[in-house]
Amino acid sequence: MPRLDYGLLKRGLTGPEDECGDTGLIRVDGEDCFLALVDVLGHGREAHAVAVMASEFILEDLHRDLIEMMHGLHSRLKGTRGAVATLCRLNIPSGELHHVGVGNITTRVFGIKSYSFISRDGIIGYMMSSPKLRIEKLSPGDILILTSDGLKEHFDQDEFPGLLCGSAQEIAANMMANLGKANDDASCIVLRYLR
Ligand SMILES: [Mn+2]
Repeated sequence: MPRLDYGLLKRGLTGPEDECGDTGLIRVDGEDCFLALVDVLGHGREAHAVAVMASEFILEDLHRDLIEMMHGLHSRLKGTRGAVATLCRLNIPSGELHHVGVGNITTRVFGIKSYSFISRDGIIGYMMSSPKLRIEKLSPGDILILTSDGLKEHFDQDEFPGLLCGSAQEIAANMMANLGKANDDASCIVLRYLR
């Protein structure tokens, strides 16, 4: 069975944890690894409260179909300031990765084949296009990275040698340090899929 190494980092623009509107989840259950990254619009305590609401909803049942989960999240967040989110489920033995995203969370795979996932437009809780499932297959050695828009989306790997080296937690720390913006909450999930 392939092994996983994963890490999650987030930081609120203003510092304290209870003022961060970004939140992330990684849970391994049997053969599956579930990952979610949520960025509530704006920042501060009010955004954090919505982020907590979102993660509580997601944790109610991690085994739901991802599209159903996204629709449920949309309903749950109605009347709030809204959020963007990406939900992923990795089947660890096969490497099959399911992705459903709404809004501008960036999801990329770095490996022999590098690619990114397209999310649907919208704001969860307000107005969103119908979520769409994309299925890919991770290969051993691949690095899956989810980032909120508190990190620069475009970067030249040559400019940051070593950015993707080390443990998942070290990579997440490198990403935050080198690509983090000064004007928003920031969060990053890194998962290394290892033989
Ligand atoms: Mn943001």
